[in-house]
Amino acid sequence: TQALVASMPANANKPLEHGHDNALNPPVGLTSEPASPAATGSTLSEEIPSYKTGSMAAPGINATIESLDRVRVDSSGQRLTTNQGVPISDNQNSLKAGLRGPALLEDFVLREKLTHFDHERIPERIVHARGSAAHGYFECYDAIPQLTKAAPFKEAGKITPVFVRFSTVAGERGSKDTARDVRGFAVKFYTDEGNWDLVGNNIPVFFIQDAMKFPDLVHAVKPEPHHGMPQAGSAHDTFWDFVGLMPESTHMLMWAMSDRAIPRSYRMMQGFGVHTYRLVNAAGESVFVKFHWNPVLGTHSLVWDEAVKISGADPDFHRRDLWEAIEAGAFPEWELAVQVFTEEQAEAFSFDVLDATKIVPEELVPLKPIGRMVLNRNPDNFFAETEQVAFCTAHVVPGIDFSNDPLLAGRIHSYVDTQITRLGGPNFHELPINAPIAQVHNNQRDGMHRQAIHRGRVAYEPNSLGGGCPFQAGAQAGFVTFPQKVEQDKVRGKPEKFADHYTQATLFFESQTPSEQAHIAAAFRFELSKCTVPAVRERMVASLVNASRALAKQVADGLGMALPAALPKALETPVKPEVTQSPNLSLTARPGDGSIATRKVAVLVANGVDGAAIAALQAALLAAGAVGRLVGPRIGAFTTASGETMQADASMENEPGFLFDGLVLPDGDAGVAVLAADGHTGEFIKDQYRHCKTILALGAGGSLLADNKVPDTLPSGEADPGLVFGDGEDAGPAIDAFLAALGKHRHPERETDPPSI
Ligand code: HDE
Repeated sequence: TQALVASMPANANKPLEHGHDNALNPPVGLTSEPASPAATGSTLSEEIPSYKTGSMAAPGINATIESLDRVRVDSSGQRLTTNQGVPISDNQNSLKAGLRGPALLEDFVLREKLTHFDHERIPERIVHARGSAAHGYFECYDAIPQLTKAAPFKEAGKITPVFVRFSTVAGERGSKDTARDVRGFAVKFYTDEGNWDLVGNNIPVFFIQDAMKFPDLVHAVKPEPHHGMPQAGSAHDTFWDFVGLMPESTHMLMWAMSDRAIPRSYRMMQGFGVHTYRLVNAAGESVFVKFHWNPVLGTHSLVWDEAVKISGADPDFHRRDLWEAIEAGAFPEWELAVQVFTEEQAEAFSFDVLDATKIVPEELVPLKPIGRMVLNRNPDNFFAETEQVAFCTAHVVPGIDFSNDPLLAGRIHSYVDTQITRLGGPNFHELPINAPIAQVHNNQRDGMHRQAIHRGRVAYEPNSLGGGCPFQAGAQAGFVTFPQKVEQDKVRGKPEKFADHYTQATLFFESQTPSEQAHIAAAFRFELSKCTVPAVRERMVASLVNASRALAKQVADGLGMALPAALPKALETPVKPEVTQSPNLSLTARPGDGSIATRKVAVLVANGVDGAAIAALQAALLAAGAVGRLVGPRIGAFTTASGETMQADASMENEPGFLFDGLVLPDGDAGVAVLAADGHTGEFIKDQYRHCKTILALGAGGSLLADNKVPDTLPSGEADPGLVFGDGEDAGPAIDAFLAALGKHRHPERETDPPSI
């Protein structure tokens, strides 16, 4: 690859731009043939495998990929043209009256290029602006005709293509990935009976119960309108002012202040449909359903200090992680599970299933796995696919229907509406990424950017001139709304059980491990400490008293304030809950299979380190599917103690320690001395230790831990399971122990607040 890149001429045309060699007549040959290996019949993307991404990378099962071929453009070996297909002779110089004369209005090549550029940006999403997406497929485990006639669940093994976009909510399009925030988890199923969008989040509840409050919520969390701060963060007065006055948000706040809001990876978080939906079978019978996506890799999160640091060193942390995993063939996978219950069961629950601030505890209605989703292909083009994809909760297919959740009702309207502005008109469904695989036939016509060329004179129904086509599908094949009985007065208001704002907030907090609870308390402390108006802090803590007095006390202590009296409740005596402990609400409930596949390990290196153990370690990491990176004072070659040359992949400056899941300190006196003299080494070690990650110290490398005052036992006095020491000569057993400890992800037993180093 290096030789190939070196052989490419730097810029063969450059002298011509300066009037040398008769610039007024662009030379034939030099400019019309690509100055790259394509001229020799091969393309750069064929020569350099890493240039092949998205659909050009290894094939996988994906029907949408084929249907998108029609619009894919590959310019390898092609000449440059205008948008009208006119070949362009000179892409360097505008048309002028003389080399030093004025530019001419006639220059349609320049004007077309600039005009297009001037309009390259479209409005970003009002929420969920920052996101990353991938193609993949859903595979049904077993047919479930008793529950639903929806196309993806019709046969065992049936494959339905999907496009999935993950996102943060509050930040703008260019903001950081590791903000404390809810993550969007939006899945577009291209079913053979039309597109179904399951537009969910990584948290199963929401801040508000009624769509009427959504613009207020978003205005409160977005940067404050007078000065445009803060970016991608809820730690400011207007957010806490609003949620403190809206006690229905307390349950969601517990989740948002937990480590769920700082996932380690999109690949390691759950997804939830949030609302209660309906499944409808061929006989027209319906049950209520909640959708859950559970990641095969387990649920894992960052810690706050780490998330903050990552946002500086790599704002694209989650985007990069998803992209690299798919490029490497480590395809992320989730299991789709449903909680199914009847309307009669729902009536009896202590909470209202139409209230999106409530979960249905898994202990009350267990999960039924129904299929799996694999993401196996990166997009070819970020704008065309990830940016232009339009998810809409209104996109349902026969067999899937809505409940009367008032938050969902607003969403059914809002998503289609927002795309009309964002994507410039009502024909956004024709953009290739949004177009269904199922054929589209109706009498809708015209509008901005219409792509379809409809034949014939008939654009109405009923008609006889078009033979009655397209004709109604009828109740058997077509979408039929579930005929739920409705006979009520028109009112503005909420059902009684919606007024219980705290029972499930308590359930969530009480179901967390001590370390998770400590993180929630620290997050409330941090966020509220950023509020400048004391009354905003106090009201929020007063509300927390109703959810957990212990938590409220901890937060109050952390803010240097007395514990206020509890906020008056909307409902003094809520119905007794069925479940008061739900271990499944802890992130630790789904640790994954302990595999360390795709985990990143930094191996510190410098001239004079012991190379043999490093090679053994690299081999062991590779065998386990993990990524070992040699990180030195600088990138490039270094010499081991035995005189071999090895290459450092990264420098301690360009990939700081907190970007890695584990750390290895090598043996070799001379190398360890070089590392000890570099201030970055201490930062690496302190961050890894503070973030409760696994550290392996081989031989002389152990002294680096002592230099940085890393305690060799836990606060409890027991041995620290995340600190592994080994012999530099015979590193095998230590490497095994290191890999096993890495599989635990983190060692929270080590944590103290404030941090000990
Ligand atoms: Fe959204 N939401 N939302 N939301 N939402 C949007 O649609 C809205 C809600 C969610 O990757 C917008 O295309 C209203 C809950 C995701 O493209 C907008 C209400 C949940 C995404 C919109 C909600 C979500 C959005 C902005 C309350 C979890 C990103 C751009 C009534 C179940 C999808 C767009 C993607 C995006 C409206 C509440 C998830 C404005 C009115 C609850 C994952 O239409």
